[in-house]
Amino acid sequence: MATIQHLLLLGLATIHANAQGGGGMPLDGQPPTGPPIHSGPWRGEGQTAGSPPLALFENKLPIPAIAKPEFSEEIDGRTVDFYSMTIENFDKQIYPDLNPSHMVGYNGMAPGPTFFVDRGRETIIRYLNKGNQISAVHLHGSATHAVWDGWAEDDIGPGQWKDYYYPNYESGRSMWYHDHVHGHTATNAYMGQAGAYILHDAAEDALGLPSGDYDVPLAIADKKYQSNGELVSPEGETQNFYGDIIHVNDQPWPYHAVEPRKYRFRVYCMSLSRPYNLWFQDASGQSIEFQIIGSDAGLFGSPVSSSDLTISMGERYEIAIDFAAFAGQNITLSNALQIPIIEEYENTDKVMRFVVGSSVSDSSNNDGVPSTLNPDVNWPEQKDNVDHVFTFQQGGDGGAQWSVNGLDWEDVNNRILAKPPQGATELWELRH
Ligand SMILES: [Cu+2]
Repeated sequence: MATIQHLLLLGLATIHANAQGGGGMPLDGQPPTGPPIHSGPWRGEGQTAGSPPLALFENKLPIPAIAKPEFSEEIDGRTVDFYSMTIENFDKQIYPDLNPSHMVGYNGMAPGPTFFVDRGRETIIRYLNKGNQISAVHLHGSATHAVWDGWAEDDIGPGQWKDYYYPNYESGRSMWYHDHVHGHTATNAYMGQAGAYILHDAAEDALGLPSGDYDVPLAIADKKYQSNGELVSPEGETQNFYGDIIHVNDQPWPYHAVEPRKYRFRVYCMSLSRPYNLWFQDASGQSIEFQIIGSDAGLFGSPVSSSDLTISMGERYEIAIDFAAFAGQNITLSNALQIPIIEEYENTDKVMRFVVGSSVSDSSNNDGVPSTLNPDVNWPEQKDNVDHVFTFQQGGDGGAQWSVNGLDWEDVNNRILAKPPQGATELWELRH
């Protein structure tokens, strides 16, 4: 059954808003502040989904381990890096005085290890399932052949393994890998099977964007906990799942010590149902202007200045922000999104905190973001006629099943709704 979580993890978000360009104020060393966005009462004030309370900004932002290839091989002039991963049960202590949570993650951690891959090097990743639930691995954002795309019924049973091949020929971009198995995608991803896969290319490296410790993945997800400290599972939920505890890199409301210089953040929305309107709040409550430099398909043609960023489930945005004017301050990454169908809670308007130090240990790649980032954005040709209309709805037959144009996943003979010829440009209209 295709549940809403399944659709959402496929990137078919119910709510989608693009980043809006802001005032375009240059980052000239002056405090780049704008008007406060979060005005008016927070709708979640005093509300909880039942999770025991947790302190804010007391734990460090975890930086996921880096995946290392086991070996590399030259095959017909191509370089292939071979990685080996497990899908493993592990316990994670979120509440110091309560039970740990039972989770299942890649190499027994959440988020899974981060892959840093150079464009043009190919990868083969073996996933051995040591858990007790079926899995399938999808590399979200990659142009992957069908057999390795984590098709929902191409499952890896407990004790089984599968090798996935990725060509990595696209331009640099922030992708992510997560479970994608039929009927359990949402639960498996939420319980730990999700991680970053970052593709680098030489053209991007030549731009002098913040790198190394100054290039940080931030995977945001909301979860909820039982009174004993263990996670509440989303299994069986057919509508939406809104948690009251906001995690970044699987740590509730962390803090990250930063230097007063430029950073590149790769923001991932790994929530099941919750989109965010993110903004950086300085000590006086003012918003800080930043630059949005890329999204799901890699770097933008040019950076876009903004004081906020709306991001939905499955999406990635990359931003550049300068903390130079905020030495010694705390900057809070906040969420301003308040719309009727989203359940807000006491602290879902807070995401994480940046504690800005007083000195810069490395000033390389700390110049302005170039005005041209990607001169080769492959825009599709202009089309006026709509080739296909897809209508998404739930419960048309009285059940909880989601359908597209009235057809659901189980209708094997009819569920292929479009077969565009390779290389064709089509204009699709999606209705919800
Ligand atoms: Cu995905």
